[in-house]
Parts: sequence; C-alpha cells; structure tokens
Amino acid sequence: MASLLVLNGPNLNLLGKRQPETYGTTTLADVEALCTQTAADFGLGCEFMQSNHEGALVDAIHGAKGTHDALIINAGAYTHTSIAILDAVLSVELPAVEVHLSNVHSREGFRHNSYLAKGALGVIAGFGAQSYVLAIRAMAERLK
Ligand code: CA2
Repeated sequence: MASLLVLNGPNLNLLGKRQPETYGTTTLADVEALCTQTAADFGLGCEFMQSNHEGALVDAIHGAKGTHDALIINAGAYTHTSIAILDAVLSVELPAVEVHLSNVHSREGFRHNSYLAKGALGVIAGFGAQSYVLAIRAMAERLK
C-alpha cells in the first residue's frame, strides 16, 4: 500500500484553539482524522505530524524516503522563509503537494512568495481543511 506523509509546520497545533476568525474552528486532530479517512478512501496509508521546529520538519522529510511515497506539506510560515525545507523536499525526490488552509494570495504580501512551491507538483490554498482533502485526491491520482 502506498503511503503519504502529511507534514504541518509552526503554530498549526493551535488550530481551532486561537484566531478562529482567520483559521476556523477545526482542530489539527480533526484535520488528521480527515486526512487519515481520505487517504484510506483512496487505498493509501497516512502518517500525520506537526512540528514548530524547522529542523524537525527537515528530518521528517529526510525520513520519508523509503518509508512514504509522497508528501503533503503545510509548512506554515516556513513556506515563505525556508530554503532548508525546499532543499529537503528536492533531496528526497518524492512528489509533494503544498497546502494552506487560508488563501495566502489574498493576505499580506509576505505570504505571496513560497520557496516550497518550487519543489511541489502543485499548491492548494484557501479551502480550510478541505485543502488537505483536495491535495490527497490530487496525489492519489498521481500515484496510480
Ligand atoms: O493558511 C495556512 O495554512 C498557512 O500555512 C498558515 C500559517 C501562515 O503563516 C501561512 O502564511 C499560511 C500560520 C499557521 C498559524 O496557525 C494558527 C492557528 C490558530 C491560531 C494561531 C495560528
């Protein structure tokens, strides 16, 4: 069975607990359950993790090689700053989709650049937790 690693970056552990006007009331545990169910619907395994630390995210991406077949990544604010995460994605040569809960392009200018996008097959943003569902669906098609 092919397997996905769904990675979440800094502050996403606060989802559903703070700033509901921006990020909604769905918790990260809800997002994990949705991802696990969606992956299973497509016959895929799913590991889900979150870290507030850039190096831990880099380590998780390295660890995915040989364990998982594809990456779904919401790198949070590191999307806009981290060449290290981009380099990690490029180094493992696994297909990756970048996801965001919010529409980063309708927000502040500093959220418009994504280093990570340069290593991603595509980017899905603005659909809340459904962004993850759409990303898993797109990846499932790619892995067929
Ligand atoms: O829209 C997204 O998914 C983001 O990746 C979320 C990041 C933000 O820096 C990106 O530009 C877009 C921020 C995640 C912060 O999550 C929180 C959730 C609840 C309360 C506070 C922060």
